[in-house]
Amino acid sequence: MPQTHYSTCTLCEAMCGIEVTTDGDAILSIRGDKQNPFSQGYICPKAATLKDYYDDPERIRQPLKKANGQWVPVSWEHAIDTVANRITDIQSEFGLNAVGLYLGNPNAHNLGALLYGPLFYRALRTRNRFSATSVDQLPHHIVSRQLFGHQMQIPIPDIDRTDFFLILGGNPLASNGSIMSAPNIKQRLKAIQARGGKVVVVDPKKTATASLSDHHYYIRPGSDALLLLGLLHTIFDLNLQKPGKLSELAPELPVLAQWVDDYPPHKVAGYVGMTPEQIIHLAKMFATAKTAVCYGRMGASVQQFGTLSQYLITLLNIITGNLDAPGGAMFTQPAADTRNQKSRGGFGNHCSRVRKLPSFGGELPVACLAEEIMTPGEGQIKAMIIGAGNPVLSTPNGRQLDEAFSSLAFMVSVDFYINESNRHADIILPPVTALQRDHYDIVFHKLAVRNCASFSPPAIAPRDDELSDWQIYLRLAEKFDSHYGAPTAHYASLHAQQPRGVVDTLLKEGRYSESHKLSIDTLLNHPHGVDLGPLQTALPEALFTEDKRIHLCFDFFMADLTRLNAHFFASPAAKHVVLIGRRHIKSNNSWLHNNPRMLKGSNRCTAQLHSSTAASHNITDGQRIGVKSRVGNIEIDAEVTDDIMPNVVSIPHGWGHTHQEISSTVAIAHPGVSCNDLTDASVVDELSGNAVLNGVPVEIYPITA
Ligand SMILES: Nc1nc2c(c(=O)[nH]1)N[C@H]1C(S)=C(S)[C@@H](COP(=O)(O)OP(=O)(O)OC[C@H]3O[C@@H](n4cnc5c(=O)[nH]c(N)nc54)[C@H](O)[C@@H]3O)O[C@H]1N2
Ligand SMILES: Nc1nc2c(c(=O)[nH]1)N[C@H]1C(S)=C(S)[C@@H](COP(=O)(O)OP(=O)(O)OC[C@H]3O[C@@H](n4cnc5c(=O)[nH]c(N)nc54)[C@H](O)[C@@H]3O)O[C@H]1N2
Ligand code: SF4
Ligand SMILES: [Mo]
Repeated sequence: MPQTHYSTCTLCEAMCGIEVTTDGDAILSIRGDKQNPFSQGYICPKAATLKDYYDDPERIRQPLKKANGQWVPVSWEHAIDTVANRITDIQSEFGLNAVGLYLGNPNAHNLGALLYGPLFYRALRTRNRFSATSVDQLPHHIVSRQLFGHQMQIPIPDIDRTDFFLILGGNPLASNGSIMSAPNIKQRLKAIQARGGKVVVVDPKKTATASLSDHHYYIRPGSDALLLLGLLHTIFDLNLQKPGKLSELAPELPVLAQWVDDYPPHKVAGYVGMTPEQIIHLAKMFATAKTAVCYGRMGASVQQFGTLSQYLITLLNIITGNLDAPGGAMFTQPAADTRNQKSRGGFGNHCSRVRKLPSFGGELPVACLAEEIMTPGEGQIKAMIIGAGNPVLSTPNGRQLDEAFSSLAFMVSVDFYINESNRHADIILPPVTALQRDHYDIVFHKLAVRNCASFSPPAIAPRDDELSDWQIYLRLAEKFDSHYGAPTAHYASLHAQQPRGVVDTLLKEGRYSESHKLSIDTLLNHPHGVDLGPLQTALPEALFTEDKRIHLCFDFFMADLTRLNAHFFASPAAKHVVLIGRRHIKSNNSWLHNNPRMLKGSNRCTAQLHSSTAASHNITDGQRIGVKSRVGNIEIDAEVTDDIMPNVVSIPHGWGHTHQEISSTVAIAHPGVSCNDLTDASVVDELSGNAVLNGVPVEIYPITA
């Protein structure tokens, strides 16, 4: 008998509600859930892949162990024991930090991994912990930690009420929005325009989002911080600042005028690639709009001055009175709130061994992972654990990391595919897929443009011999704790409680326990989810700082102006070719390239470049070209377009499925090339240690047959 289940798509941050029909252990269909109050039936083409990768015969369903270069299926017990023994042996020989851990992006969408993962990595007792955060949103965390006292107190654009939405380096029409969970973003952007507001995009590419916008400004990659300084300068120059109540909450605010005094539009314009008039016009539009919000994502964050950019974006929202105001950048009111004083995020509590890059929230920047494996000495990483990630394709200088991985004494991976990274593994522990586990969005409800809550049980019950990520982590953690003589009595109750038990407690202790009587049971009775209303003004209560003030930390952030000045003003505006990234609606980082439905149409792994840049390099549309950086070179097809700035080349990431050992024959047949063979792990955004994946200097040349 077919059954209908309501659930949430976990592939990206939009949290679209889905209607899943099943029959026994077969998924029959996946559609948008029209009754979901947040997404109202919207889904993108990727939702269907939840069924495809559940069905995929190439997905790993049983633990695998490498023996003489061949993968052989083994029992869970044998696999878990082997991992625990090998890891603790390596730790006893080389020290606790000889084990490295990398956690990839899908963990953020995985309830169990989020709630029980921390137990695992504490039990692992290593300082060498890495994640996709440092190729992504690390700047947002640091800015929120410093200013608002908590890494996860990130202001979210209130796009459903704003009159002016300024997007720097984000393409939500492809990505469906990031650090801004907002299903059917296109509709929401059009609604801004329909109510007389404006959408403005600053991007080196005329993206789909830029095409929909009212104004699109091209920007030279990596120069957002300069543009923001120019905008702030103009606002003071024209006396347009109106921080309102925020001046009381941030008493240092008046000093800002001095910090930005040196950045008049005519001085920064040439480096940014805009005219002084455009900068002044943009500043005026932003500051005089009834409500406005500036939002910056990958392009503004994952570049050489990404942390400074995120900081200046926040200051721009503050100085115009648009922080904590409807239509501005607002704090969210999540129903299950895991934030507390302990999880605020410590900056620089320890440093990486070789390059001395600072930790944040207990993690080291992944840009230094390869050197931590390859540099001999005490604390050298000898074994790696990778959970739901593919750093060979997703982190800078992937080729170097690939080489580093091949030198490891031991690697284990928690994943249901063999990818470019875990092909080096000795053991692979495959968890169940998304529709086979409980789901509550612990992270993305905190980052959503509207307060809401939904919980879904598995649409397909896992078999007895199938484990969720959290069960794998918990079993391993217990083994480690037992080995190190730590108490293990609590593990039985953790297994019994399950992640849903933790969520239940959080909901019952949360802010809607009275008003909406929220609990797992309530949410089970509301399978489409519960709407909890628009974002609310929340200051000063939302601050995690002891004095309930916003700490502008000028000395910390503005120290980076020295580096910025030296980078830009030492020479005339640079004209060399630089690499940027791009996303496509039918791609998802390094995976889903094994899905024929998602691969339909022409090759997407191309190097887009402007016709004038193509002409000056003797390149024609469709031609094979070489792209070369300090660290590597790739060959790729050129796609000549006028929708990109001259001297910029745009290449998507996550491709480069060139190794025959990966599990997907479909991906092998559509390999593409990895742009992270060009990005440079030795260059980081120095304020945070975040990787620099946009604005990477490259040379391009035609390949003549
Ligand atoms: N040049 C460039 N590089 C980039 C970016 C860019 O814009 N440009 N973007 C960066 C960003 S923002 C990110 S987040 C990273 C992402 O990079 P990573 O997090 O390193 O990689 P993903 O491709 O997300 O990893 C997907 C892997 O997780 C597995 N997986 C999927 N779901 C699950 C699950 O539920 N459990 C388990 N155990 N495994 C699962 C898949 O099978 C696949 O092998 O890439 C970064 N790299
Ligand atoms: N379909 C799909 N959706 C996804 C993902 C995916 O891989 N595929 N990945 C998910 C993940 S992990 C994340 S983090 C989000 C990311 O979400 P977004 O940040 O919206 O993602 P991108 O599409 O990479 O947009 C980055 C934009 O920055 C521009 N850019 C590059 N350099 C600069 C610069 O120096 N300055 C400025 N102003 N702009 C610049 C690029 O041209 C690009 O348009 O998407 C998520 N959603
Ligand atoms: S937009 Fe994101 S959450 Fe919504 S269906 Fe697509 S992948 Fe899933
Ligand atoms: Mo990401």
